[in-house]
Amino acid sequence: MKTVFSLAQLAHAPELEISDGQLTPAVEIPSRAEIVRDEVIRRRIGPLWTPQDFGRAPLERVHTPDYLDFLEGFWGRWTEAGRTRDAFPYVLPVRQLRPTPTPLAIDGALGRYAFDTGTPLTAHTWEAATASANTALTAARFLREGDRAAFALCRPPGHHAAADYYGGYCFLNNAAIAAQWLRDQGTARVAILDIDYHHGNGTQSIFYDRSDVMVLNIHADPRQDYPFFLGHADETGEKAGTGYTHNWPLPLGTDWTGYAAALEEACRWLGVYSPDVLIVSLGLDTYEADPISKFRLVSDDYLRIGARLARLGKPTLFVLEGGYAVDALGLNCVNVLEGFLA
Ligand code: SP5
Ligand code: ZN
Repeated sequence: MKTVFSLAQLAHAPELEISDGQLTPAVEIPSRAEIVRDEVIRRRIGPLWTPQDFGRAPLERVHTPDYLDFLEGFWGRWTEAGRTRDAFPYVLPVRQLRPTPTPLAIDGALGRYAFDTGTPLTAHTWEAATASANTALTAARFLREGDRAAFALCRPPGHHAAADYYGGYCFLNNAAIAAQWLRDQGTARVAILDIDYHHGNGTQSIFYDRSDVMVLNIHADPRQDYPFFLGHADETGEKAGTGYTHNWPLPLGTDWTGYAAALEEACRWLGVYSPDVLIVSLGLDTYEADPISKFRLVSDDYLRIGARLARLGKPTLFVLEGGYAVDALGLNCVNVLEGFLA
C-alpha cells in the first residue's frame, strides 16, 4: 500500500491550546506525522510518495471561496495587526446574533470562521493544510489508477472542518475533498467511515443532503464529549441524503466489545450501499492511553479493525485524522493498515 506524505505538513506547529480552562501544550503537533511515517517505513507497509499539487479547484468543491481566502490570507492580516503568537478567536456568532457579513476586523473574521476556541491558527497553517489536502487527493488518485488501497498520512487532520468553518485542529476537510474529487472523476458512489473518537461533524455536514456520499460515524456520545453539537443517533441525513448518514454514539469507557458491535453495524450498511470507494477517516484517539479521549481500545484492536475493513472487499483510502498518544500512534495506525493487508 502506498503512503502519501509531505514535509510541508509539518510546518503547522502550534505552541499552546486552550483546554480545561488553561493554556496547555498543543496536542496536534508535527511529531504525530513523523512517528507514523517512521513506523510505515519500519514495518514496510509500502513506498512513500510525496503529494502532487492539485491547486485550488478541488478545495473549492468542498469549501467556500471566502473561507479559503480567509485561511490563505490570515497570517498576513494577523501579523499586520501586530500579533505574533498563534491565533484564537474570542467572539463567536452564536444563535440570536445576526448573520452579518464577515467583519472587517481580523478578530471578527476569526470568530466568523471558527467553530471552537481550541484550534490554534499558526504562521504556516495554510501551507500545511493545503499540503495535507494534496496528500489525500494524491492517495485518491492512486485508487483511481487501480490501487486496492492507499494511505494518506494527513496532518493537520480534517474531519471537523466544514464548508466554511475550522475547528477541532482541522482546517481543510481532507477526506471530504478526496471524496468529492473521486465523484468528479466519475466514481459513482463513495462511503466515508469515520472511526475517530470524535464525531466528524464537518464531513457529516458537507454531505448531509446527498445520497452519493454515505457518511458513517462511530464516536464518543456528543452529549458527553466534543464536538457536542452534532453526532447524535437521530441524525440520519436530509432531503436526497435521508438515510445516507448514520451515527453510532458510544459511551465513555467503550472497549472492544462495544466498539466491535458498532463497527459490525456500520459494515452492514457499507455492504448494503456497496460503495465504489471506501474512505476511512482514521482517528487513533479511541486508544486507551489517549490524553484527550475516553475509549479503551488497545493496540491489537487496531489490527482487528483493519482486518474487518478488508473483508468489505472495497478499494479503500485511509485518511489520518486524530490520535494524540504520540508514542503509540505509529504502532496503532500501522496496525490498522497491516490488519487490512494481512
Ligand atoms: C481531529 C481531532 O481528533 N480533533 C479533536 C479535537 C478535540 N478538541 C477538544 C479538546 C478538548 C481537550 N480536553 C482535554 C481534557 C483532558 N483533561
Ligand atoms: Zn478525534
